[in-house]
Amino acid sequence: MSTYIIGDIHGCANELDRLLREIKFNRLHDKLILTGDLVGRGPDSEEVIERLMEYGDAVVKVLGNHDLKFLATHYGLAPPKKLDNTERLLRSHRVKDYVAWLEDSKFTHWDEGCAVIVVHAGVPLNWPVSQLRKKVMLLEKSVAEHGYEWLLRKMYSIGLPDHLNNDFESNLIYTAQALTRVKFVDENGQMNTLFNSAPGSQPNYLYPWYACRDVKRNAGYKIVFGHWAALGLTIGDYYICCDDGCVWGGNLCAINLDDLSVTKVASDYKADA
Ligand SMILES: [Mn+2]
Repeated sequence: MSTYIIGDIHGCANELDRLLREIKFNRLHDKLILTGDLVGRGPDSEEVIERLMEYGDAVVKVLGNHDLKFLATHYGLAPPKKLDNTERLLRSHRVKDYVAWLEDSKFTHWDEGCAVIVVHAGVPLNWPVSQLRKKVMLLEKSVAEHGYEWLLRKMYSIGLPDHLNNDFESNLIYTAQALTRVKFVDENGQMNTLFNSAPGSQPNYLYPWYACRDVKRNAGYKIVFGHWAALGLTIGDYYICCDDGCVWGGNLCAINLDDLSVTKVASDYKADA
């Protein structure tokens, strides 16, 4: 039995098929953890969901910003955009099944055995793990009570609140935005959404969210994330980025959590920037 983590698939069904064949994934014995952004940008979002649905409980997934964008578009909260490449998904006669399947996801996945926390984008540097646990609990409880449409309506109308705003709803929205979108934060810990490219290219008042995260902040967990194709596959002491830019002509990667060995397949797709 092995546990694999696969980074952002972004509708690249061919690459997913090849990667699962390569690692000889067996749904009866193995587990697959996905870092989110399963849909959007790439050519075959519908096929990706169909494949993954077949694996049932062997697949665990966290939500990415593109998954949320698809849900928001489905609910009429965001306009469909050509670049998202989700028209076929939105018009499918199975769209309600796809929405239900995607909504059966968490914002974080905690694997105590492997000592990893899986999240789509990251954890702001000023949040210790105990605080993360509390924030995620509140967010997921509210979503269970009110539904994703309720959360997305707030996310799309409010945008990004100030992280110091202690208002309950602002806190929820900030948590959802940070876990699915964070790359850089400023010295006060506020997430910045204006800069999007590779670490090192940002102005000097911004830091990658993982810059100051050490064993003390992470309480012994490694934080595993995707979302940052410009960072690419990176295995650090306290964090692992497993987005190797599949939809941008890079690779789709699976990391075996037992020994951190990496299996890559080269992408044959390159999305328009
Ligand atoms: Mn993303």
